[in-house]
Amino acid sequence: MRIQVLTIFPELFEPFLRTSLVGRAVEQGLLAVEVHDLREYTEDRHRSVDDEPYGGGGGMVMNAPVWIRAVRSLAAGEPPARPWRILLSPQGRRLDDAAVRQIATEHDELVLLCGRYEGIDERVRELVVDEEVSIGDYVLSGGELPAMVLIEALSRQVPGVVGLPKSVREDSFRSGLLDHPHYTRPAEIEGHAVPDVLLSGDHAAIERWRERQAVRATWEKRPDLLDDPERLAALTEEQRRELERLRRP
Ligand code: 4FV
Repeated sequence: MRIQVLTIFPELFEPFLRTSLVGRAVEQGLLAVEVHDLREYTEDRHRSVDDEPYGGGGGMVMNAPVWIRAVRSLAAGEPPARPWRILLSPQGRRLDDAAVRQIATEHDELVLLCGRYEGIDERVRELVVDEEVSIGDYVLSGGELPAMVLIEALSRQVPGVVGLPKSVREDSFRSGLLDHPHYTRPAEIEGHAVPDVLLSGDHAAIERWRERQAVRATWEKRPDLLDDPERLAALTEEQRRELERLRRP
């Protein structure tokens, strides 16, 4: 997968792109990420990218011409022959596991637009944006962190990036449920012991325990996830029995 980023703060991405999983993926050539400074596409000597909002009101708005020039220089032509252009913004579709998998399977080239200030001139959306993605219903000061969230989530979908493919397969949400609890040494902390089954060596029993715990965690922390018939249909026999137990008054 190749991802190009447009931002006025390219330096924000440096540590992220050389650290941990994403850093290794870039190093191993499994993922290509190029960060471009939007100001490179300005034409005035002040390299300005924002201006007063028409209609007044506080804050500044990012100019359309510089964005249009920049995006068209990185992603010219028509889809699918050109990279897919994503604007990170609170107006976008909510990013979740299904959205990450859809973007990862349908596109191998992306251009991510990271806004700043109050927002970007609406004509940018109309002329050079294919879709908007939001990481959550809150307002940040810039699209850079949302872009990093998207890059990290997408990188885990690239074969070979996550060491144990099974861990991607068993990631939370992949099975549609929250993850089961995890434990490691020491076996006891302030009276809190590791569940015996995990010390039993009985892998079938451990697997059943983990299945039940995933349902229990979802029931307790995200019961909304269990309203989805698709998710319910994907439950194992063990999980269905556990859910009945939990639902029994
Ligand atoms: C955001 C979000 C977000 C809005 C104005 C950048 C900021 C500023 N992006 N998910 N939530 N963006 O808050 O994606 O320009």
